[in-house]
Amino acid sequence: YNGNKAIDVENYHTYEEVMAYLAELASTHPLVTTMVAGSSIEGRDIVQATISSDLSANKPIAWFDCNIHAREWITAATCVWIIDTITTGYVAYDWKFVPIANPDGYAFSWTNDRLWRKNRAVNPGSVCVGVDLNRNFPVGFGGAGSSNGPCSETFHGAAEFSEPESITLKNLIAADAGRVKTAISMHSYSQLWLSSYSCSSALPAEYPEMLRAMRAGVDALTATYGTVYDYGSTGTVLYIASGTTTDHYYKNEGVVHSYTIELRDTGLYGFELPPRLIVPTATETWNGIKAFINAI
Ligand code: ING
Ligand code: ZN
Repeated sequence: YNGNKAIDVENYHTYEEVMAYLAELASTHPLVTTMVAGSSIEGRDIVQATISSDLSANKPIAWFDCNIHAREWITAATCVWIIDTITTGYVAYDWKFVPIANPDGYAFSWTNDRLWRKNRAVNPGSVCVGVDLNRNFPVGFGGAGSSNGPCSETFHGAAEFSEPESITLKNLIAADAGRVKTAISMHSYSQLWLSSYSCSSALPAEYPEMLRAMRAGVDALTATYGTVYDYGSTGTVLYIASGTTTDHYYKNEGVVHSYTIELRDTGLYGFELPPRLIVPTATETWNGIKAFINAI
């Protein structure tokens, strides 16, 4: 028995299984709706799930993209677990999730290469496949921490928004412009809560407020099981990365509370986090997000 869970959220699931779960939730649960927001290069649906107690109330939105990097399976698993949990309450916000933002890469990581990161774009003139979708956004496009080589894991693509998957996220955020109170990109691994900027070591004007909010989230996350997180701007805490979602949501869409959360662990299992750690990871992350939301 999985409570109200249509799939076993204690395990990882294929793209098809996650989509079936979202469809079932939408058809059985009054708070849940889904929409096909776009299509991947190989033609898979990019689905957004919304959990709202009253869509006409235009509540503030907490928005999440998950699994933009194929191998980071804990991110879709965590987003699915949070969706499932939110169906029991938390109605001050409308919650929106893209649980699998890179469907082709995710499917490929199940069938061919567990450690695949990019999408599955065919790059003209190269034998190498894939664009790093988290380098395909406009802020600092093509700059430090991204590569113009199609064989690189951080290949930024031929142009900003060259990929349908990044256009889909751009359109979703833009469609809710002004209502998105926070936009969070879920990644793994490293146990970090990160703000803009990622394209340089510069700090946003609102950085003190961002630090306060990140600290509230991290404190509650760590209080759950003692999992240690660091937090701060990406360029100062982690490394410089240009063309990212977080900088786009912050700088181009005006979402001050735009973050990347790097989930467990710190390298013991890395991207291949065992299924037994899904529920603990999701539980502590959700505690952190709730405290963070209460602080903003
Ligand atoms: N890390 C991110 C990456 O795209 C990152 C790091 C964090 C980039 C915040 C931008 C903003 O490289 C992983 N694990 O993908
Ligand atoms: Zn990532």
